[in-house]
Amino acid sequence: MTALLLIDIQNDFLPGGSLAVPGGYEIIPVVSALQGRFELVVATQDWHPPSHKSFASNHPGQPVFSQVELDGLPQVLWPDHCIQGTAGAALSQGLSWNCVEAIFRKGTDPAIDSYSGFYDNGHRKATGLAGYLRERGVTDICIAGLAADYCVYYTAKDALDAGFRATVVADATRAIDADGFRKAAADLRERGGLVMTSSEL
Ligand code: VGL
Ligand code: ZN
Repeated sequence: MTALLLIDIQNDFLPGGSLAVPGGYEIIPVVSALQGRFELVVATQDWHPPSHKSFASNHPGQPVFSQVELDGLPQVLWPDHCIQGTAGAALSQGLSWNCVEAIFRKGTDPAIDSYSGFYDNGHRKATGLAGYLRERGVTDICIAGLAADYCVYYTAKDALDAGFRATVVADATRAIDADGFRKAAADLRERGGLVMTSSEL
């Protein structure tokens, strides 16, 4: 069984948001058309406390988009985004979320970032997504959402590691950095993942 996994389609990653992904809104009609083609649709939501250590604002003197080390892991310092309960953290109203059976929140621990829908960046704590999908009989996952070079990429990588077949839907995602996504796509293909357009699925 194949599930559609929608990653972080939230206002802060869309035009006007604090960490807007270029062209982000272009995925909305593509995702909307995809939803009805899957038996199971699941989503993730980036959901940070204001004190989150991935925010440059919590590292006085460090500029936004600089890189630091956080608890032994490399960490990009982001603008404040997806703060719990804010409009920026809300799922985009450009989509209907009615068919989404479960939403997994991530990034709630202020001490560690969480790009993947499955684990935090240190692989210290699982979100329960893998167990949920297995229990629902899922073998294959199609991944869409934002951003292609961060949360979509890391989710796809963890999906493959967890033993799922994983396909990133190229026209249903956009990257913060286009070159970053080219590398990510090559890496996923090397790991046995697929990158396909929605019409190729
Ligand atoms: C994301 C950076 C920080 C993403 C989340 O959803 O790709 N990127 N937090
Ligand atoms: Zn985040």
